[in-house]
This record gives sequence, C-alpha cells and structure tokens, in this order.
Amino acid sequence: MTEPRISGKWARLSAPAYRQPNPRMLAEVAAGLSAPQKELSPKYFYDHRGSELFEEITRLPEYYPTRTERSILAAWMPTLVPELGTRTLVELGAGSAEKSRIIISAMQATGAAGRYVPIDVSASFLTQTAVQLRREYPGLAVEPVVADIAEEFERPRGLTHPALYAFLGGTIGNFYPPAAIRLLSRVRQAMVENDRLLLGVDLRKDVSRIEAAYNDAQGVTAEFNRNMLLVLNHELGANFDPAVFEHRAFYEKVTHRIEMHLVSTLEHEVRIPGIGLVHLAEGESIRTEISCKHDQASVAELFLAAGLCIETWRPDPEALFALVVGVVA
Ligand code: AVJ
Repeated sequence: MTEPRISGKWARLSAPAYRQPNPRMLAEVAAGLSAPQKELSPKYFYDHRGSELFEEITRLPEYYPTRTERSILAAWMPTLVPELGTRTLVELGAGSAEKSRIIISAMQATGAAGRYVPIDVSASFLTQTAVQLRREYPGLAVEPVVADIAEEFERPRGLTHPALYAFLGGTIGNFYPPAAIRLLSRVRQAMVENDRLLLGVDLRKDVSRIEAAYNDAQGVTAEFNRNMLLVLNHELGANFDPAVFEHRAFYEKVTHRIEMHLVSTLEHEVRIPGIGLVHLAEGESIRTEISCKHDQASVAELFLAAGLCIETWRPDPEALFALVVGVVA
C-alpha cells in the first residue's frame, strides 16, 4: 500500500498535539478572531470527527445537495465520460469519494485502465478511501495527494489525458468569490487540451428549503459546527467550551449565501496559546462558513474571471443543484 503523498503545510495538520501548532493555522485563526466579525475557515470542520459528521449530514432528509448531485451523476456520467474520453479523474476535496465511484465506474466501462487522483486535506480519510478503491477497482491506479486546494494547486505529475477535474458537493460555495476565482484559475492553469472541469453547484431556490438544509431537526449540523471548536482546542491548545455556543444558520438574500455562525451565549474569554485571550461578548458570533448559492449566470461570471467557460449546464429536474462542465475559454 502506498502512503498518500504529503505536500505543503497540511502535512502537519494532523500532528498529535499543539506543542507544534501549524504556524499558518495559528496566523489565520489570529487574524480571523481579531476581525470585527470574527471568522474561522470552514476547512477546520474536517478532522476525522468532522468528516464523519459531514457524512451524517449528507444522509439527513433536509440536506438535499448530496443526493441530488448523486442523481445527476448517475444519470449523466455513463454518457459524459465516454464522450470526453476521460482517462484520469482528479478529484478536489475528495472526502469519502462515494460519488467518485459513479465517475470511476463510467471510466472503467469504457475499457481504459483509468487513474484516480483524490486530493484532500485529510490524510486519514484519503488513506482509507485509497485502500477501499484499490480493492473495488483492481485495474485502477489510485494516487492520493494530501493538499489544501484552497492554497496550492499544481497539476499532479504523470496524469493520463484527457483528465477530468471534479470539484463536487457545492464546496466551491464555501469560498468568497475572489478565492473561488483564484481556485478555479489554478485548475484552469493545470488543464491541457481536452481536459475538463466538472463542478457541482448548489442552486438558488426557496429560502426555507435552503435554511432547513443547514438547520436539521436532529441537530447534526449544530454538532458539526461546534466540532470546529474542538479542532481548535486539539490543534492549537485553545480552551473553547462548545457548550456555550449556539448554532445559527441563515440565508443572506443579497449575497445569495448561507452563513453559519457560532453564537456565544455569554460574555467570556477564550485562551489560545500563541494568540492570547479572545473576548466574546454575549450574543457575539464567529462566522464559520459561507455557502454561496448559484445560477447559470453567477457560475458563468466566476468562470469568465478564471479563464473558463461553461460547456454544459445540467441541473436536476427540480433545479435544486447543477453539475457544470467547464472548458478552457
Ligand atoms: C460540503 C461545503 C458542500 O456548504 O453545504 C453542510 C458543508 N455545511 N452543512 C455545504 C456543510 C453545513 C457543505 N459543503
């Protein structure tokens, strides 16, 4: 079994203790918590527990994006993949790779051996996934890469073309537009002739439907949200008490995005080694995630800025979610 390739600072993220806090993480957290609207990056949701909680979210009745995207993939990949002649699937932010199986199966159905390059920040999830996929698809070359796609993205070496760069789940929505454009531009830079981008985007729709997806009745999303504080405690030696924070998620109509916050129910201070004391007023919030919702025009705008254009726009019949094929402009 080959270990995932380790690249960049995230190699150290899963280090056991805060004796060696990741300096980039520390700087980012310090900046975020000193802003007028305190803010933490949603990438800190995904330690092992956070990834498990997200998996649980994807199975909730209120959380439509995952199952909707899967249904579009199932209906479309058996024809799209042979049309594109895809030989390598590069998956950004691979997670558990459940949906990738639909694309991989379509690749294998064309008879080509196929290569799968999942890229994720979580080495443990990647390793598990790689082991399982090698078992399920004996002919498949599985070459995981541990990296933070938000920070660095180079074309992985030794790809067989055409490659399909898949960025699924609507995760592009977690980036502020300038960062989303930078990410898409980096993918575009990596693309060569006949390569394609396959992007999943959550669509603008009835506000109550969107808000319900981020305020599930079982409280899994609330636990997922609070888990970020445990990640900070573990990684930085902070002393957040998750129990004093309430989960809040609401749709911002003007910016077309869900915002998730953790609201402090009392005035208190949190100690973070290397940062100091962070004061929280009663009712003050930390924004932990934005999840931007799109339509075809807003995706076209991001693509234009990144040097891409839409080749195919494919929503599900209810227009809850869309898969978009992007091509170098
Ligand atoms: C994994 C980024 C697509 O934004 O909907 C789920 C994360 N946050 N519930 C999203 C998430 C709260 C999810 N993405």
